[in-house]
Amino acid sequence: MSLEPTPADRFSFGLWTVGWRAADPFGEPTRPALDVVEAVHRLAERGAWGLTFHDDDLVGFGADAATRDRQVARLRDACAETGLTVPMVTTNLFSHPVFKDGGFTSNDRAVRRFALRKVLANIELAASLGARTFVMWGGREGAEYDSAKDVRAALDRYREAVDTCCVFVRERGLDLRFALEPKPNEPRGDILLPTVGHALAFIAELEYGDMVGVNPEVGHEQMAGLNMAHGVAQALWAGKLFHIDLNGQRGIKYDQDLVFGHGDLLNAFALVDLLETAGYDGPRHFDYKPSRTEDMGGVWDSASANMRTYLVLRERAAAFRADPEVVAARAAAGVDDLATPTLGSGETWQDLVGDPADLGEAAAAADRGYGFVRLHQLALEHLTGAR
Ligand SMILES: [Mn+2]
Repeated sequence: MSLEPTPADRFSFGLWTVGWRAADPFGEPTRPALDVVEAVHRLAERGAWGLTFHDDDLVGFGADAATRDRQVARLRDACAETGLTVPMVTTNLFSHPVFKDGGFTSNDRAVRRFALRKVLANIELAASLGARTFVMWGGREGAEYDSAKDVRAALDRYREAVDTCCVFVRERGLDLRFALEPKPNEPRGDILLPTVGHALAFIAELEYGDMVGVNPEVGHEQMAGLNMAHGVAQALWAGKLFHIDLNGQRGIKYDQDLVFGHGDLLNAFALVDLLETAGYDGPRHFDYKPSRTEDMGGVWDSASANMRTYLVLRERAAAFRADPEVVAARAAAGVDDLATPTLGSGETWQDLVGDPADLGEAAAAADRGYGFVRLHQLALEHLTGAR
């Protein structure tokens, strides 16, 4: 397996990632602005497949129609020259001061109506560029104070907004699906739809839930102390993994947006193994921030690092699966036995009722060692190249 990225790997990057100027709450930008045309060329020559953006990344908030058209045309031309695609577009409903209390769920109805107007215009742009996925990250949808937000009403308004967007896509005949991106906090003290599980439960309440899935982000789940691979597995199980944001995070702290694998490497290994064996064929999208310490050379090195890490983990995960010792250890651990239904064919609960003091065939399980630690050590040794 090659460790050189190619478009067939479907690696994509947000324009806001490599274009981040590294201003943080304590410091000024440390890097110059990055033009979209240069971003397209630099990413394409490194083997990336797609560029994604928020509306305001590309054209700036409040730009007039002529400026918008010019910027979109420059992006189209750069994509045509390089073969880069625009697989996903998303909307900035968090930077402008009007969004201080949210977009879709602001207590101010005029803001909610403006937010929808901004999103509907951006959906049309996304579809016109060939994007198939429209991500919704509601970073300002939330609160700092429990007394300030009626959460049930906010969820009503959130549902109203997403349903309205779905109707718009249907009535315009666009080929676009929505992916909700959970995050527990930052910038709001508590954000609505904080985890993959909350988002999946919300989608079940939508009118056109078949058009809506999730966009889990490694760091966002890990900020909540959750297991990203487990969250993604449940999204896959529900048929809802429409998109994924890969990056790195070290534990429960501020959103670090490190390079993929530069946080919990073992969980990144499990995640790549899952994506590659579960039939996920969507974008491998990197939503990271090149650290503030890096110059532009470091920015492009970090972009390549994301892709190379994914490819290394893909190669290591395949080697792990193919190792006869791993096959034996998985069998001893019963990993594949879990796929066998608990009830036999034709059986019902009537075949199970009986004396609860009678362990039956389960008696031996009390003395069984599963060998999970040995299996995990084999994973670690493949991951580190020791095997
Ligand atoms: Mn993200």
